[in-house]
Amino acid sequence: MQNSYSAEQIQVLKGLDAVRKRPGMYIGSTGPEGLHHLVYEIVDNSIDESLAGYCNRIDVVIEKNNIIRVEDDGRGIPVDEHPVEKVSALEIVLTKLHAGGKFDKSSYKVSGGLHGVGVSVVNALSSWCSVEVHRQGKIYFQEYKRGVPLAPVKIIGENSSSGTIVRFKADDEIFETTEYSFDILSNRLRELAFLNKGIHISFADERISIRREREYQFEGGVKSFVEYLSENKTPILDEPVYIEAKRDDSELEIAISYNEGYSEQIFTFVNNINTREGGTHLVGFKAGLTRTINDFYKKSSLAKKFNNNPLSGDDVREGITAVISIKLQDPQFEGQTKGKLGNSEVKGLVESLVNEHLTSYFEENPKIIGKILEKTVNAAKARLAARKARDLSRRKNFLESGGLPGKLADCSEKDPALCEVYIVEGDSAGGSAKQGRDRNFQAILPLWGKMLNVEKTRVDKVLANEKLQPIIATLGASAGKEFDVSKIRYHKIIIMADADVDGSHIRTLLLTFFFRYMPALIEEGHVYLAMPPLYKISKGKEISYAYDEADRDEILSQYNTETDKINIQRYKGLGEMNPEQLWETTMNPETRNIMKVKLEDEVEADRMFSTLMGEQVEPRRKFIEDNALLVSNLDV
Ligand code: 0RA
Repeated sequence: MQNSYSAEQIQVLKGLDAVRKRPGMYIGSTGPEGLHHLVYEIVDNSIDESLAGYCNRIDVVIEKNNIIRVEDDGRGIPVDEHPVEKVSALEIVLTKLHAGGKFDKSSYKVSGGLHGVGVSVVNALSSWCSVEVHRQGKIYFQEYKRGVPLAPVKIIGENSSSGTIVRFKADDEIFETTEYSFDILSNRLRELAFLNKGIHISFADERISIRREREYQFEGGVKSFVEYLSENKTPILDEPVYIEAKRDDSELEIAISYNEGYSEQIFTFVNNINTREGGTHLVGFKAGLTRTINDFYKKSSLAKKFNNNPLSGDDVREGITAVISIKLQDPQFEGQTKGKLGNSEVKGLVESLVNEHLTSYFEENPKIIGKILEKTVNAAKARLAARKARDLSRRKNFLESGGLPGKLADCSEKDPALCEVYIVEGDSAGGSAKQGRDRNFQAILPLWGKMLNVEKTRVDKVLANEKLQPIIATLGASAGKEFDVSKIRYHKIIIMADADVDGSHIRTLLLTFFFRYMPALIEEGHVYLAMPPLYKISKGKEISYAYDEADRDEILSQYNTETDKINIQRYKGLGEMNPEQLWETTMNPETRNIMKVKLEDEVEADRMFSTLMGEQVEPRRKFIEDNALLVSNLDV
């Protein structure tokens, strides 16, 4: 027994060594994303128990020292002795890579992406880990260091209920950081609660003396999710349309709300994984929605009045916020980031389920389809009117210029990877920037005219807007549906505006435009905010610049403020700097500060832009009050 135990340990070491040598292959990265992935991996196992019908609650805690505890009331990991290996099944699940076969319990195993790599991977990447299983009246326990058991599984008590408690500390020899983000974990746990109707998920952070807690449980499933996403939008229906359907081994859940705005937000999930690149379920949904709404439209009096013009997909999705969640036996994930569903049979499945369920729902609720048709026909009318206007203006533009706007001061370098463009508000700052820049690789686009809030404007008006058109032309990659990030003419797009309320407003409006019309630009990290200095501090010929108050105080502390004659100038705007100063403080890559705009969480970003820029006033007032400091230093 003793012998076979140590032989077992050697084998374990070999298996887990592979994980420790190439952690990226198992959890994607050793950065913050990989770290948080460890938590998801354990929680996914608990969710699987719930999908199998055995688990109702999951409690997640960040304990002191960034130890994670995940507790569930599922069946508990099996503990019986393995007939061949002669050790507890519990030890095998925790120490063997892909402990498949008998212990491969999940009915929704995910074949692509990074999910489902197993508890053993978390164990291997933890400097310490313990597991407690409540099962068959007893409590079983085992602990590990870097994946290796410290002792065989032992019984430490009795308990009539069942469940699993995993605790682990991510290994700081492996991870760049072992500090968890409360927001990242709580957003994902909230999402899981929306996607798994009825499950109760609690989350607590015990690292600081004031414990932070969240409780998530949504009886409405994805309907609650859509309500959450639409909180700051103005809905045109009293409640989201909701579909729940099962066919063969697949389960489909969809919720749709229509809002007074013009943008389209559809979030899709397969087996709880966000399919950011869409796929066959999304295609099926769109086809089903377009077909069903057109069927009702053709039978209505509206069609005749509108010369029987058909409604396009864009028309029927104007102002839509929807969540599609499908659970499949054997999902195939494709695409660059494995975020696209490939199963071809799913398109027809979703299309026909959507058609069937929406048809009977609309037949029972004629008022609802009435409101949707009204909204949709208006969208179609606007589309036709815009096309006429666009055809006219296209011809005009073509004759007038070669495509690039007249006010653009382009750079001489042609390789986009080396080029940057500064988008500058105001003619005087634009002038300084043109004189101060390095014209080899820096282009300057001054903006003029009134900045448009795209959140409140229909697509056609946005694309034709006199302030946004020069931006679209300058970047050279179109916008909206046709945006193609591979065509951009500059890899760094730098927004330069004053460090005051007006500047902050311009920044937010531009970011909203990029987020809605060129999302890949942000996703791929091409958008930056220039950080002009707030203060100029001079003593005789010696000049320093401070970018915030802390900076200023630090510089001042180096001087003897009693006797040195120091001059502090607070910049009110970019216009107060001469070209040399602007170059030195804000544009010279050697000395400037620029902030990359990141998109950490699409769901939260969508809510934020609707809050800041949408129709509703009250949520915006509250958001600004709650985030007064953050808003002036927006990092999406
Ligand atoms: C293997 C087999 C079974 C359940 C589990 C693993 C399991 C793993 C985790 C991790 C966290 N919580 C968990 N709960 C269950 C199936 C058990 C059976 O057939 O009785």
